[in-house]
Amino acid sequence: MNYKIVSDSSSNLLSFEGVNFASVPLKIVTSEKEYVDDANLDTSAMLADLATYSGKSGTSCPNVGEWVDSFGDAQAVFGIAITSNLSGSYNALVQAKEVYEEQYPDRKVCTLDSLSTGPEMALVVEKLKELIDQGLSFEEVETRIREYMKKTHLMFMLESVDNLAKNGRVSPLVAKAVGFLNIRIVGKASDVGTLQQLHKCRGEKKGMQTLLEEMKSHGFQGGKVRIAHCCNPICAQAMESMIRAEFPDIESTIIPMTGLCSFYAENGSIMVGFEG
Ligand code: X90
Repeated sequence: MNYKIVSDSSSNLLSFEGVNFASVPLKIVTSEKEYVDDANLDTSAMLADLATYSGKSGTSCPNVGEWVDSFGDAQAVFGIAITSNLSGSYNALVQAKEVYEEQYPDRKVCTLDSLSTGPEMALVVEKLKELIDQGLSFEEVETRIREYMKKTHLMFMLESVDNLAKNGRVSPLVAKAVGFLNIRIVGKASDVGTLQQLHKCRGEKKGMQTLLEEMKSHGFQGGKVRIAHCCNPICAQAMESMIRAEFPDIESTIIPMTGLCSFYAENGSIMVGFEG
């Protein structure tokens, strides 16, 4: 069977080695310009543009046709999207499955609502590749990946929630909590795929320590860790070292955020995907 994995660009994975993979871009939109979150996007340049732009900015998710196109001619597709609670991406993916399976009755698509984003999605994509490589049937891969997704988590540390608030993706209560000098929000993707604030911390170091404490209370005992950052590799490395100091056997990578996550998580932020 010819397998393909497709993810929307909120996973920050522009490509993925060793498996047939496609990233389906979301877009960042202002009244002047549209930034497509693909390999051609210069994320730092986009952020610099936006920092001097005072008009409205927002985002748009892939449409049904874009998802269908990403399937190519694969017989078996695993599609994963950013949480359906914050974006229409998953809904479009589900409709794309219907279109594709109706057009090609011998092909099938498994649709996964990540209820999360970023590095947690990256973990799922990696696990999908592993399961496919094991030669499992489509149905078996689907069962196993849904099991796996129950034990992965996403935590984050943000300096600003301006863009999330302006686009109605975070409650006004959370929005009010930040904006003060040096305050970081530490939170998680909730069980229903919303942004849940857990702590307000003073300073980056305190934020990282709190994030690690939260990882542990969510069952982290070592294993795989994926750290995404927005223009803050130093913080990502410091976070990694802090985790490794307590769990020397972690298998960890650092991933720069691409357009969509950078727009919402904003400068300085990190997101950590891990196995619980
Ligand atoms: O459809 C669209 O236009 C995309 C909307 C996406 C809105 C949310 C993006 C969140 C990006 C921010 C920190 C982590 C939040 C985790 C919540 C599950 C990253």
